[in-house]
Amino acid sequence: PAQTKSEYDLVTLTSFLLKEQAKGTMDGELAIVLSSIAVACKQIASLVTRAGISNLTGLAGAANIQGEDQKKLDVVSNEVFCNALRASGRTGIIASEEEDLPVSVEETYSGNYVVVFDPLDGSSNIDAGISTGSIFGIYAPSEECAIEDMDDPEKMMQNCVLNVCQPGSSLLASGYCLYSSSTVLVLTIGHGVFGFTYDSQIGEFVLSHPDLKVPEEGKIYAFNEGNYEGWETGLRDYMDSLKNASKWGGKPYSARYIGSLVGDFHRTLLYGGIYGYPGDTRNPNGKLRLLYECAPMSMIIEQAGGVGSTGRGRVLDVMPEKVHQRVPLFIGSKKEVEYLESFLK
Ligand code: AHM
Ligand code: MG
Repeated sequence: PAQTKSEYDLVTLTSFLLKEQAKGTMDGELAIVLSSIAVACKQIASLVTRAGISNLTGLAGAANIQGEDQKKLDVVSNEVFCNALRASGRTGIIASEEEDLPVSVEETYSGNYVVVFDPLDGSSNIDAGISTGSIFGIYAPSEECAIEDMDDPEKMMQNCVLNVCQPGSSLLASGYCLYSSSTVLVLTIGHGVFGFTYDSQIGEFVLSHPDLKVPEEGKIYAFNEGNYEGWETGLRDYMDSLKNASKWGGKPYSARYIGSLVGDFHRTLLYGGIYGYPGDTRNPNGKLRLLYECAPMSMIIEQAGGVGSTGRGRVLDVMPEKVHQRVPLFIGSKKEVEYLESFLK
């Protein structure tokens, strides 16, 4: 008889990583980095949940009793991420949205992975209790990490920038953690997309979304339409067409926009549709950063059967020239992104 799955028969993130390692889809070193990231995400989830309370206790202003600056949650989250990666001992270089330049990690003893991340994306939502998230990508080092060149800071910095500036197509793994009504870690190591929901009762991420696929189409769009006037004509025509009910059998597309990439992306992955952050007259490349926002999300969407585009090409093919480089992003269901691209030709 077919076995029914018992609620006690859980696949945790740890057992998932061990299984993937045994299958040979990933080495043990990468599994260690991913476990460390998961620990950072648990910590940040807890910080985000208690943000309001911590703010209340810190109401004295900009400095606490020891005279230290009162840290904003995104700075604290950056520290949490950096510390977790250092502690993994497998990371050679880290690049964060919160740091001007990539830094090399002294304590590494193997692996030398290059990790790019946005520790707390959408943090402007925090005070209103709305979803936020962490985004990360992992590369193999493209050059030898010049740990031995520590004496020459200039050389070391160049080496770090070189290592970090790799196209998204070279990513070994990508993921994000959504901090919302539940905490969900979504991960790809290049063999499909897997979602793990945090179970606070056992303190573990539990596999809840095996082999996620984005619907091929979906009539939801997520753009900041406040920027409409600054968009190119093709894009404005596209937006108008989504609202043209008669074109879509009487019901136009639905608008949804949280203003939190991880939340907007997660919904798009599960329900289908399109998320877009285009360039406009003020910001020709939009707002989102290639390395730690657009590339990791594009790897995930491709692994889920969708498309990540700059409107004129594949995001994963863009070769970064700068660490904090921005690119326009259109991401989601295959048919929806292709329909958008047809307006920008
Ligand atoms: P951040 O990295 O400073 O948090 O900014 C990124 C966020 C994304 O999460 C979100 O999609 C976008 O900014 C929203 O921008 P806007 O407020 O311009 O719509
Ligand atoms: Mg961000």
